[in-house]
Amino acid sequence: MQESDIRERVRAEMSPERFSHTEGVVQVAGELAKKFGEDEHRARTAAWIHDIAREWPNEQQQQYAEKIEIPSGFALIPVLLHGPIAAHLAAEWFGISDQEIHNAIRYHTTGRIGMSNLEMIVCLADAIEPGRHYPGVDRIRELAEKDLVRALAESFDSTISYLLERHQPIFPLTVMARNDFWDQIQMSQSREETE
Ligand code: DGI
Ligand code: FE
Ligand code: FE
Repeated sequence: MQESDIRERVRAEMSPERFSHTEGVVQVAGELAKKFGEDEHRARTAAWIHDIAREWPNEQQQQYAEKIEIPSGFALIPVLLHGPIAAHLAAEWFGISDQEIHNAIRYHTTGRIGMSNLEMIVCLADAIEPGRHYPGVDRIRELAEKDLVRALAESFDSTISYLLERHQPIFPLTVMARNDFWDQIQMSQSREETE
């Protein structure tokens, strides 16, 4: 299936605002893929699809989620369901069987331990596309110029702070992903020091 077919199907599932967010994510995901030596087409494909179910009514998301495999605990926080649903739709609607694309879509909201570069690229592009405005976003954009892990570590800290401030539930996987990024940063720093 052509990228333009996916784009038009995605457009039909969401508001113009969400669609322009998606276009931003596609653009940035493509750029990051190029910079960090990943496949641009796979990054853009995952980005097109990542929020395809984001505006479905809760009821529809819950119903769809009952029919597919959802990672443990996701169902406790309804806003997390749209990733796994979209990963499933990638196969069902677009015939995409690439597991890395599925995972980049499935975990774009929560992250997880041991994310691949493609997963990190989609997750980061979602956080820094040009339509995003929140405190610290410019610093994360700068970090994204040279260090995926560092940019994501800061991005997850920002998401977690945001949720804490609003007394929202924080999904354990989000915290574990955040810890994993900072762990990787510390390890590479101590490696540099012993060299
Ligand atoms: O779908 P988007 O709005 O483009 O962005 P997203 O999929 O990264 O995040 C969707 C929402 O989920 C956003 O408002 C932040 C929120 N979120 C992310 N991680 C968690 C979370 N909400 C809760 N309650 N817990 C989390 O761990
Ligand atoms: Fe999302
Ligand atoms: Fe998004």
